[in-house]
Amino acid sequence: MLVKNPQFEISAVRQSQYPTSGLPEVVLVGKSNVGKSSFINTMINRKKLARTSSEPGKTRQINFYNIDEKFYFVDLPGYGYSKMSKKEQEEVGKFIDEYLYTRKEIALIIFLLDIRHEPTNNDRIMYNYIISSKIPFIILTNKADKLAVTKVEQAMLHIQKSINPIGDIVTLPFSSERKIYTDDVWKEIENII
Ligand SMILES: Nc1nc2c(ncn2[C@@H]2O[C@H](COP(=O)(O)OP(=O)(O)O)[C@@H](O)[C@H]2O)c(=O)[nH]1
Ligand SMILES: [Mg+2]
Repeated sequence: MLVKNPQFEISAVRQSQYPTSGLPEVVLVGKSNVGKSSFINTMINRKKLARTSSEPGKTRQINFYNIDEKFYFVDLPGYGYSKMSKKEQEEVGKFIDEYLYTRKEIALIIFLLDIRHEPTNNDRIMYNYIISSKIPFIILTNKADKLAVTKVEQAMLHIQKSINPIGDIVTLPFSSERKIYTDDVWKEIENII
């Protein structure tokens, strides 16, 4: 997809602030610092429309990016940021739940994992949650640029086996750093919206 006019629309801190246009939503889910905001910037070819941070856990809002009036990319707060207190983590958890449980517009969840690391306990909780929600989703193993090209496929399959042993969920490598594999992800998005 050729994105022409992506716009930041709103940072919502409560449900009443979610957009009301009814456009489908493609949601980025994953632990803090896995690359959710960078993913959005890469896909829309803008350096910093979505706010990225080397200091993870800073974004506590749900950010909606209107992509050419066709759909929204939705940047959820990351979970599992170790420097957050238990209470803060619970608050973020509730906030994520509230959106994922109630939002009818969600068309696709893009679940990001780090291609180099075994999924965490929180990743597994999120995976099970997504499965039970029945919302369509795909898995991206991100930061593929950190590995030699020849190792990417094997590492991706390892992560897939670990989190989705049946292997029925579309799993693709990704790298915001190198802007590779974007066409494959666009195909998945276009199939849904
Ligand atoms: N090498 C590499 N670094 C990445 C990639 N994606 C994100 N990062 C870096 O990881 C950090 C966190 O990224 P960010 O998009 O803010 O993560 P978020 O917390 O999930 O939104 C930043 O320093 C990014 O530059 C990637 O594909 N490759
Ligand atoms: Mg972010």
